[in-house]
Amino acid sequence: MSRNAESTAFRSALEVVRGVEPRVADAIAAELADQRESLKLIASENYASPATLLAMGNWFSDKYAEGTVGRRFYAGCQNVDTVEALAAEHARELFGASHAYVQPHSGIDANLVAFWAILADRVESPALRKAQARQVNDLTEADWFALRRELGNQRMLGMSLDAGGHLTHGFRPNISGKMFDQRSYGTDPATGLIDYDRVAEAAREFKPLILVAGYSAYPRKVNFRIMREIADSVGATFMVDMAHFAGLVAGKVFTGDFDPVLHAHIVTTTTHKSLRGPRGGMVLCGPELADQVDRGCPMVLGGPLPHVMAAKAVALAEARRPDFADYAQRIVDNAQALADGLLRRGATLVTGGTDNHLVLIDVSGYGLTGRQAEQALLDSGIVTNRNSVPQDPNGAWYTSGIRIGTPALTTRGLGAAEMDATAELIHTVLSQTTPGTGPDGAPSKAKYVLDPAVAESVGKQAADLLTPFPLYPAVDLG
Ligand code: DSN
Repeated sequence: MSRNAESTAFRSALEVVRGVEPRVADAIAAELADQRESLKLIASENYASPATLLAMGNWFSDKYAEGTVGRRFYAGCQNVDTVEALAAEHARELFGASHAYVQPHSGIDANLVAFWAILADRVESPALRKAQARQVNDLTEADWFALRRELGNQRMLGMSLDAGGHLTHGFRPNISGKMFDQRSYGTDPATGLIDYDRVAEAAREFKPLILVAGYSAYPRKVNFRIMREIADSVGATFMVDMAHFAGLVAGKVFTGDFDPVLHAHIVTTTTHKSLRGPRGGMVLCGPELADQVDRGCPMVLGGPLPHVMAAKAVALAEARRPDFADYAQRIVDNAQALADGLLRRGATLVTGGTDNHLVLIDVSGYGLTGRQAEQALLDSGIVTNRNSVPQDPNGAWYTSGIRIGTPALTTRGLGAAEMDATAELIHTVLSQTTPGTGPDGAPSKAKYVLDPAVAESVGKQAADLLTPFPLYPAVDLG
């Protein structure tokens, strides 16, 4: 697509929206302006290509397509079949998977599909067999009770939330924590790294049905070969949630022992983080689980989103191009440059650095909570998110950490020199922010004091840093 065509497409779309509800058109335009001006360091965000974004804005959104390719519960799905099959084919080729299911609307949905598939595959339940033989109407009340008894309370072992695991890996505020009898493995308190011997010990004691690996705030590689050996030793199904680092797998930065698709029985992901696609999810697996995975809709998912599957097909095609590998490597190079810059200025990093796309700063070294640090950075034009650190004394709301990641800024083209400048800006803000007090004068975990002149100066420097790297450069909304 020529740059002119991109600009015309987005301008025309906004003009049409403005004709109906101008406030929505204004908000869309304002979002672009905000994203252009801020230093986006949220580790789970990115900027999808114009082709990916444009593939979502059309009449595919009008179509119902429950079922799978060639086997739908609605008529007239031939074009949805085309895009769903293309997205699945690109996913299989990109990741070397034998099966890909591209319908999940999000990472949580992809994990629910995987949990269901594993339960249905692994747990002996006559009531479930009946239900799957499509004899739901024949199920008695007693059958339903049996189904709940037989499938409920199975065991899951996943990484603990404060060590960097994800809510959907069995934590109480999420349905996974209610469905499963969950136990977690943490990280070594001295190094912050996964201790595989401890994971093996926990697996031996707990004998989980599912061993989950994957994270949203662990700044290191995971050895999936070892994790698979642990799963095999206790007869567990090995599931990897690669939502955060799918782009690094796609770009062949994570290979061999570090490629989850080579080692796991089932892999889930989102498509919008380092993979740089539309907001959505996906499941990859071998032939044993494929049939159960394909029952995701309507078992745990609402109707598929054909417009998003079209965009997934576009983004996955982009990720198969040779330049995506270069992008993936630059994400990690940038994260390491950022980590080095912070360390040199005296910051404390969980695990002492990174070998993926993210860095976790322990801001207690600056005398701040994560919440204070997050807000002070935001005042200064730097968008991050607060995050627990291992054994966090401030809990999951205030936290003691700031998680930063490089997929988005790498897409804009920033490199090592800009990462060092970014480290300087972050350090300036954090070292000049002090904890505030509540109305009663008591120390507050939320309030903070930062000289507005410092915030303004850093915000200006952040904007200047971005000027040579325009976001969606072809898009001029006038
Ligand atoms: N919300 C995502 C993240 O920020 O890591 C994970 O679900």
